[in-house]
Amino acid sequence: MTSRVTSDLDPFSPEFRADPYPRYAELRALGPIVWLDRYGIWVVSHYEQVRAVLTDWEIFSNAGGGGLANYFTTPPWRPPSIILEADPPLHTRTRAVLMRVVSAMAVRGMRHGFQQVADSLIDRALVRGTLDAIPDLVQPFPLTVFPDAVGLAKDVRENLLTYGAMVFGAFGPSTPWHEELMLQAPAVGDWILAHCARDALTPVGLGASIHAAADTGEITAEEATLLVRSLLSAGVDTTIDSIGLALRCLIDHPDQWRLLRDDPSLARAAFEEATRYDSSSQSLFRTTLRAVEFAGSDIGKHEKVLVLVGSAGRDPARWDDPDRFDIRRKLTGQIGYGAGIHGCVAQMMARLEGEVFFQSLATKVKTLDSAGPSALRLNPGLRGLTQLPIAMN
Ligand code: OW7
Repeated sequence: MTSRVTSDLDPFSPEFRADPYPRYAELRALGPIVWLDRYGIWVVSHYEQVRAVLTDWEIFSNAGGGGLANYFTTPPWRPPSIILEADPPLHTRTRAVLMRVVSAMAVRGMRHGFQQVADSLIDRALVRGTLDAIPDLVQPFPLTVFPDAVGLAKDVRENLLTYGAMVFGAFGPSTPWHEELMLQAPAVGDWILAHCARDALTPVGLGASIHAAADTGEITAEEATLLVRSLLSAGVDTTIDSIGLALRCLIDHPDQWRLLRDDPSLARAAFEEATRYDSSSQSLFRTTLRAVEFAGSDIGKHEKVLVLVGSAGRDPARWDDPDRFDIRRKLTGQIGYGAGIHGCVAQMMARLEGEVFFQSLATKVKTLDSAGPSALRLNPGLRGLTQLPIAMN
């Protein structure tokens, strides 16, 4: 006997997203899989089922789109991603290229450049003492080091944030905010593709390495351009938001900040814990390729499943005292980067950015305090802050 538990909770409402963790606990209490009446989709919120869905790519497909929109029934707003929104065998081929390009060895060579940018941003922030950390400290870091690593031209990088807002906004339900933003989609979409072409990129960089894979026939020239676009879509807002949220975690937990300040070698662990505790990626989507019985419910073919990785990171069945932010936690089984064949391909770059940023902060800063209320950006596809006033010296 299968059953269907339903809920009228709306994980994309501003109220839910403002404080999602108590709502996630409500969802988990309802059962391992729940039908959300409002959207006509399924949702999983326990660590076990989140991991099970993310690792079963033969049933839970990505070709139906990275968000709430179902590409099996609704045309995509942009040429779909050939890695995030693709299944094997296409995904296997494109993933292999990106995996190689952002390999451990490639990432190791980035540390020094990342360090210089982080040090100089933190030095400048220390001169000011009081500032809004999101626009003036956090945002410029990934917005500099990531497109630099890709080899993007230096001009108009602000466009990346407009593009990112479109990409992640399109993962959620349509809202007046997103519809207005999408008026710029044709122009910004053309801008990004033009800047991802081979001759628009620096001769050395992640972008150039992707295009080099077209010379051997592993991918086509058009596919190379789309894979560069994937890096620029997925690599900027995500790390801005995760570093911003991690900084807020440290401000909200002064004991943990003091631990880090007294031992800057904890920086990588602190960022890792923040990625569990308050990940910028809270939700992912899959679409079933066929009907399946899952965790006691019958899921139909081509149905959307919302996968709440943010909830999995707080599931007491998996974590000790999950609502405690503890940078000394021996953390294994991270879920904040997803899991399975679509797990974040450049997660080592994200970790390096976080480590370098927080190590520099811990080394240079003595006191770190809130100087006013933080504010969340209400983009449904990605959790992040728009403001975080801080005082430091
Ligand atoms: C892409 C969920 C993170 C992403 C996010 C946005 C865009 C893309 C991938 O992965 O275009 O491949």
